[in-house]
Amino acid sequence: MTLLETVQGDITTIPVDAIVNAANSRLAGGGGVDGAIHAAGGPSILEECRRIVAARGHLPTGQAVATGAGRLPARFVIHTVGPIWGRHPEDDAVELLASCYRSSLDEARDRDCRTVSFPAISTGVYGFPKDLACRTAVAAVREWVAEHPDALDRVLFVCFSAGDHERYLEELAR
Ligand code: AR6
Repeated sequence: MTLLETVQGDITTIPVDAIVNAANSRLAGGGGVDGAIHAAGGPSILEECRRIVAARGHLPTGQAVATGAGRLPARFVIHTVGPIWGRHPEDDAVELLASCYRSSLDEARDRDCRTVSFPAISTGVYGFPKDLACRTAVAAVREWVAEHPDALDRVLFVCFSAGDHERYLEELAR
C-alpha cells in the first residue's frame, strides 16, 4: 500500500528517495522550485541535465527524466515539464499535468525508489490554476498507485504555502 501525504515546507530539505522537480524543457534550471533544487543540490545536477539534453534534445511537456541528486537528501531528482497554462486547450493541459505525475512515478519505480516527493507542478510561473492542479495531481497519483500497488511506500505532496497545504489536505481527505 502507498501512503499519500502532504506537508508544508521546502522540498529540498525533506529526505526521500526521489525529489520531483518542476523543470523547463531545456532542463536549464530557473526560478521557483527548480532554482531551489539546483541551488541546494549543487552543480552536478545541471551538468547531468546538460548531458541529457545534448544526447536527446529538449524534454517534451508531460515527460520526466531522472538525474542524481547531488547534495540533496535524496538519491534522484526527477525532472518533469509541466504545461504552461494558456498554451494548450484546458483538457489537454490537464492531461499533460497528469502525465507529469505518472511519468515521474514511472521513473521512480524504474529506479527502485520507495518514497517520492512532488511540488505543485505548473502552479507557479507556469500559471496553472491551483485548485485544478491539486485535483489533477491527487487523481493522477491515486490512479497510478492503484495500478502499481506494491511499487512505492509513500508519495509526499510538498507545499510551499499554507494555502496550498490546506488545499492538498482537503483533496486527500476526499
Ligand atoms: N519547495 C516546495 N515547493 C516550492 C519551492 C520549494 N523550495 N519553491 C517553490 N515552490 P514553480 P512551475 C512551489 O514556479 O509553475 C522555473 O523557472 C511554488 O510555490 O517553481 O512548474 C522552471 O525552470 C509553486 O507552488 O514551477 C520553469 O521554467 C510550485 O512550487 C518554470 O519555473 C511550482 O512553481 C516552471 O514553472
